[in-house]
Amino acid sequence: MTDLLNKPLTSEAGSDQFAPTKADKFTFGLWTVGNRGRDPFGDFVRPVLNPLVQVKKLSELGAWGLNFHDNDLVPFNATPFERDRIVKDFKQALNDYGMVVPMATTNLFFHPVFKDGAFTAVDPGVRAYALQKTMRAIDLGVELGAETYVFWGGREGVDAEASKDPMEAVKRMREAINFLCEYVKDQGYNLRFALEPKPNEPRTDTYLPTVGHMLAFISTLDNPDMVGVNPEVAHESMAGLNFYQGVAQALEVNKLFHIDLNDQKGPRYDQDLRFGSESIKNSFFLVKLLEEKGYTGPRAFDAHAYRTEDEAGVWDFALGCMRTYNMFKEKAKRFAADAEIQALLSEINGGDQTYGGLLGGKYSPEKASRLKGSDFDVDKLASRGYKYEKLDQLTIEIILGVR
Ligand code: GLT
Ligand code: MN
Ligand code: MN
Repeated sequence: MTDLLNKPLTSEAGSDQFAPTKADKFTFGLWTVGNRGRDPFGDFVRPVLNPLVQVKKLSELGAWGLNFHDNDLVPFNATPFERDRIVKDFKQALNDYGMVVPMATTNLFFHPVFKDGAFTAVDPGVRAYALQKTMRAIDLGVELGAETYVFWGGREGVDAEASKDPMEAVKRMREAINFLCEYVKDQGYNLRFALEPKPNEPRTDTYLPTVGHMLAFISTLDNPDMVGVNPEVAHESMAGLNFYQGVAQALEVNKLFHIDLNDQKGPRYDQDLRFGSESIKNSFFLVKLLEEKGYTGPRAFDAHAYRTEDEAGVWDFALGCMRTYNMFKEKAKRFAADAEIQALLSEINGGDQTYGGLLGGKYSPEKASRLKGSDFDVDKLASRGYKYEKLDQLTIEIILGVR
């Protein structure tokens, strides 16, 4: 191990203003930089990357922490003795390199036992086993310091529509999350759950497919305060949705507990591309939102390097995610400081926002009758030019670096 850890860094974090630092709260899943490039059409292209090496290299690049599934760290069939040794070494590495584990999760999708799902599988034996595996994985995550626990549906879905009652599936999911919330309370853990939607893949349809579905589901739980969302750029984009808007809706109800940053070219399979590598404008608005609207959680990258890359390329990828985030952060500051843009925004959003007391605040019968009796100059309202072309062009000029 010492030899492995002494291997020199293949990429330089750089010393310019975009170089990531621990204060930026960047994290990566062990499964992200550890991704070996296997896809449905081709085998592994990279060797296993030891988790201890990941801790060291990510720390040197400026990352703050690491996330993991139980089996990213402890192999599926490990004995209790092996588990304890692995955990001890990992803790030591975290300590040595000043890295934290803010989030952990369970692998409920890789082993064939989960081929029909986990909490929503038709087989009660599989559902019970999924609960056991999750409780053990929660114990492991908490032992390593996790304060957020992610549930990505994985194979919670359906291929043969007739095989499952979709209402029963939602009930089963609710029962499982309720049970696990009670388990966390029972253990006295300081842990919140973050549910991660995805519309499809690996199943043809996944239950609770979007941020909107998840938010509605959370409000039906026994402990809704303990549960929020973990939206992922690629997943909402696969559903053809605007990620930025979904995240804003979650933030507005204080449900953005975690976020998976990556990128995606259009509504296709899950591409998990380097953050900001494709949707430049959406990524800009996303970073602007997170930075300006009080999101304090980890900036987690759930992406992986192109299949063409060797280990050096993996570190180029990881550094790229972080630097690009910081570049957008800088652009957001420029946008906020741009006098012309701010003047235009004030003009666009100007005027008496209460419309003489008719708008905002609570309903009253008096307000309703005043509104019903008001005269509106509809033609004047309709003739307004909104100057959005100008605003959007100025935004593009900020992003492209000419302002
Ligand atoms: C898997 C998935 C991700 C989830 C991870 C957490 S695992 O890689 O594609 O989106 O966030 O379970
Ligand atoms: Mn994800
Ligand atoms: Mn993904």
